[in-house]
Amino acid sequence: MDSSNPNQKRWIDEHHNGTRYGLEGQIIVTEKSAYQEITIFESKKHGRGLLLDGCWMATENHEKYYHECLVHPALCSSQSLKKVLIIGGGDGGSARECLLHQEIEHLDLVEIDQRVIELSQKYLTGIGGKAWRDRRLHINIKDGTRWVAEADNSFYDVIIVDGSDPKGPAEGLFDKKFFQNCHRILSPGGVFATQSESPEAFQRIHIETVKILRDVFEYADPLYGWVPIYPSGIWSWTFAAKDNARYLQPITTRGKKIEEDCEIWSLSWQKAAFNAIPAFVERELNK
Ligand code: SPD
Repeated sequence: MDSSNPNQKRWIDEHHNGTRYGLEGQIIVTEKSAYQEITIFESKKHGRGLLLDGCWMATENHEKYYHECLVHPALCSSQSLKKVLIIGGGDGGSARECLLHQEIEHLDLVEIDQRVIELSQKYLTGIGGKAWRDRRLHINIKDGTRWVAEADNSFYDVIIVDGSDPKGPAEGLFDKKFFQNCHRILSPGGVFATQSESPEAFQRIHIETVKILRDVFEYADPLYGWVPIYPSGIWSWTFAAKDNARYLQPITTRGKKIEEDCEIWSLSWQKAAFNAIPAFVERELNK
């Protein structure tokens, strides 16, 4: 990220593999926390945005493309929704989408970096919204890998991993050991979901992540959508379960209630998105 002249109207870009993904606007705040560089940006056309270590995490206008597609396929298909866990997700977008589901009784959000939450609560109110005031939300400032290592067997009905790319603080969220602990603490009729990077811009990581999840879980499948400001635009989320591929068969009554609040996700979108696997990825996964 090029971050000189912070108060000037300028372009801010994520640089990835010889390509820039950028927006025009102005930096509101940039600081180094104990874990990473956090930047909040006011863009000219797409609302406010959050970057961690120079990589786009969310913009107010694009975040629904990401959060709705990570959260609802899992929450619309788990047998029970009483206890839900989000690892990461410090901007509040995943929590907001989860809390649309009234069946949730307890939502643990485990974020390693308290400053991401504090700055998001202050500057990105359009993302977390009223989730921050919902009594079902319990914020835990802790390393997600430790949290899952210490949680009880079969404790959570749904586990959502909303981390950044696998470098810096989120690196451990792509490890086999981490996924094994997620498998152990997931209830038998539950669903696991993680962002699994771009099949284009992060091809190797994407394929490896799906392969590891297929190794650890009885069932695991990627779903494909798009997040306009992320490298290459095309993005993926991978869902996993123990008893059957239940994320492929969402509960229609539950889904219908949520559809009204969504701009991207719908039951029919989800069906198509699981089938939108690029042919080369399918070939790689079948090797
Ligand atoms: N390359 C960006 C990947 C970021 C995924 N997580 C975004 C966090 C939004 N809550």
